[in-house]
Amino acid sequence: MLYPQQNDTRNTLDLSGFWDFKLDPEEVGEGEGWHNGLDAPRTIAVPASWNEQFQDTRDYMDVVWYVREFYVPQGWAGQRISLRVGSANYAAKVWINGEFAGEHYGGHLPFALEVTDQVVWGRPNTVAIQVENKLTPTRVPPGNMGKGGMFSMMGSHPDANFDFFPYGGLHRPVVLYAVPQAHVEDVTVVTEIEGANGIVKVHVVQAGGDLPGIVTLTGQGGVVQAGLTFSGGSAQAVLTVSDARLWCPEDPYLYKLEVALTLGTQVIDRYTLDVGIRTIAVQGNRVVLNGKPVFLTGFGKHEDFPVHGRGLNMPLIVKDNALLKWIGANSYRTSHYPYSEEAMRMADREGILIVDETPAVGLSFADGEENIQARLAQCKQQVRELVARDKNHPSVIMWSLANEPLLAPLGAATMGTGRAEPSPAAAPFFGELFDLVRGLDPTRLVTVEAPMARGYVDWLSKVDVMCVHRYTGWYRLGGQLERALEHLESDLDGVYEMYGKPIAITEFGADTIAGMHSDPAEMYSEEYQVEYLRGYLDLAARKEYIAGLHVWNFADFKTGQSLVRVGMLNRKGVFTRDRRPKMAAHLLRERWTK
Ligand code: BDP
Repeated sequence: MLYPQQNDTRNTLDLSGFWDFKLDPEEVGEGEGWHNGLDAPRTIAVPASWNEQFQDTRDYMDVVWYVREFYVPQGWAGQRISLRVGSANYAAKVWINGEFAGEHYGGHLPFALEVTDQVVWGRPNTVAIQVENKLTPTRVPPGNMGKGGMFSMMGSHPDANFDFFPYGGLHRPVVLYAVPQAHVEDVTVVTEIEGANGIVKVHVVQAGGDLPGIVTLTGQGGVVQAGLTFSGGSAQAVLTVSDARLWCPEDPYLYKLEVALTLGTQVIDRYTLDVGIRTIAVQGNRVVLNGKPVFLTGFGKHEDFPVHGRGLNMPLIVKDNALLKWIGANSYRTSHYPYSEEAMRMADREGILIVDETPAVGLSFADGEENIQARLAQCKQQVRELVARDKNHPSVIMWSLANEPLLAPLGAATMGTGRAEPSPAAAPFFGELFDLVRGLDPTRLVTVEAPMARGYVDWLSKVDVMCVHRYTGWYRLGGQLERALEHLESDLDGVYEMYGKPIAITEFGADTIAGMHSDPAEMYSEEYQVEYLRGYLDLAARKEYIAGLHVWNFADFKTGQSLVRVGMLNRKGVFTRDRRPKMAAHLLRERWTK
């Protein structure tokens, strides 16, 4: 799943902008032919969520239609044309000129449909995309889970089984793109280090032809080239870069890789890629980048901003990366779903280490085999699509297969209030996902974020890093920081004893209302957030098995309405939703930039 590219052999046409838009609550659109055009539409911006663009669509979770026209440029004649949707949340169906072109299930990951035979030339084409964002128990992530639902217990509205707002819409650009008949269909790059040399292994898939090719790597140390001989559509090359400049947070150096398919001296297709030469591993209690220990500092984040909702927001990506640098963070997790490809490319350029998470948040194992299997099928599809999309990013160091799966019967498992036996259904479920991801990508680390079960869970020993979430001092022992920290210490020691793996505390935080102060510190005040975070940082500094700290959350973010989310916000941000620092941001900066 290559990112569409514009160069001398390929073209892209970004269909971002104003589209016609219409709600279809009765689901009559397909029968009434709305794919040919909308009667009395309103105007909506793409990419963006629909929820905050109008007053009457905030909680709308059903079917909508997006329609617009486009011309195919004359210069694209003879090429293969596809329509690529960066992210349609949740399910999408696409029509070109009234003809059904294809569909996709699952938000957050791109899909492309070849439409060469459906487009017309010399007059406008119509593209119609039906998007639907229902919250159902068999979706990943799930919603409307009844009594088993974690947030339904708190009466959260909309009834999602997670706290971030379930935004809907065309969240990332819709792009029309053209490639030559014979073209580079896929490229996979794996890097290794041998002494001072970087080894770059390139695997190329060609479609629509059988041309020879050439792969060129340019950067510090000069130009390295190798020929590509295809057999059965695929070819490999191994490039050795002497005295390689390795990619790392302090020096995120990117080599330029070009794959070209040639006919004599003519280049028929070319695709270029940024390549960071780096390795990632776990050694003992440490995460090791290029053979050197790296301590993860950073956050769990969200794609979230007023009005845009979950829509691609390029200035915000730039701003957030600047703030990550300012505060001294070297990493973040794409909680709780894959972020935009643009965000991943920015991380490559800025040297930010990414824990790349699938959309599997709020999984339950208590609602019967049929539902569990339906979700497993989607989790597998999401793992495949995520690895296919992000496998070449040097920034991506770890795959996160899920966030807080509810492994045990709810009451006992939530909020760490008791011990519970993990559900037997979870072991084969995650067994399959681990096998799948390790088969697709043996080079990166893998984790499952903080399963909600106390006690030893055998399949969890398959993770490379124990990513634990702790709200001791907030949801538990709130307001009693001293006791909370004592408790936390013995709790973490116990986890380390059980698993013997490096531990990263990948969620810990306290809701904080910016501008609210108290002395002595009390919950919700800026002082309390500072003391809470300081307590965790100090504890981590004393424990050599702790390999990283991700504060929950980088910024305040939109949630559903519930008793625990004042003003529809989770306020555990170290920055406000509009990116103003709270006092805690200065504490982290002081600690992390030293
Ligand atoms: C954790 C979830 C995260 C929530 C957080 C919280 O992983 O999505 O936002 O709790 O309650 O359990 O703030």
